[in-house]
Amino acid sequence: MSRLSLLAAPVALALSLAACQQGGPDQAVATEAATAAPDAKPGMALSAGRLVLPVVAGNPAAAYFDLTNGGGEAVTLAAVSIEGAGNAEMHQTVDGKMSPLDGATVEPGATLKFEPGTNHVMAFELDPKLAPGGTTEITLTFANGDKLSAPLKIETRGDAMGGMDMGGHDMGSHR
Ligand SMILES: [Cu+2]
Repeated sequence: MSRLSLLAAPVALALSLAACQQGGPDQAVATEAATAAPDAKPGMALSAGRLVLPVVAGNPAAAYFDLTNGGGEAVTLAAVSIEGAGNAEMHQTVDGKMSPLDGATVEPGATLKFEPGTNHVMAFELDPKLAPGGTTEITLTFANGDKLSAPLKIETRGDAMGGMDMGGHDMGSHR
């Protein structure tokens, strides 16, 4: 309320802007995020990204990667999207059963692994252009709205799994 009244007085405009930046760190950060490139989350690195295509067309693909937090604060991964997939969901496999993973927190210095048998991303509604040997892009969205994009190598299941099972995946339970 007090800021609104300050802004309404033209002579106080410069002062109120300075006060706004000092007194409102959240607002300053939001402004910065809106103007900076959205694909650069400081300190976070995604490596070993790959998208494993299903053997049977129409089934979901699975994406795996290592997410390393090189920053000084814990970071929560909130959502994922994959270029060429109509929908992507984070899943976890516990005791051979898969369930949605709503969020995953990565402590400073830690690496969160999405790999067969544990955490993974299921990708649905696949574009036929996603072909083995190519690449696509995954975009992670963090709880504070920051994003991180990185390439995924596209593989077929045989390349990545070497005959291992899919970590308890029951494809019938997927849309
Ligand atoms: Cu899954």
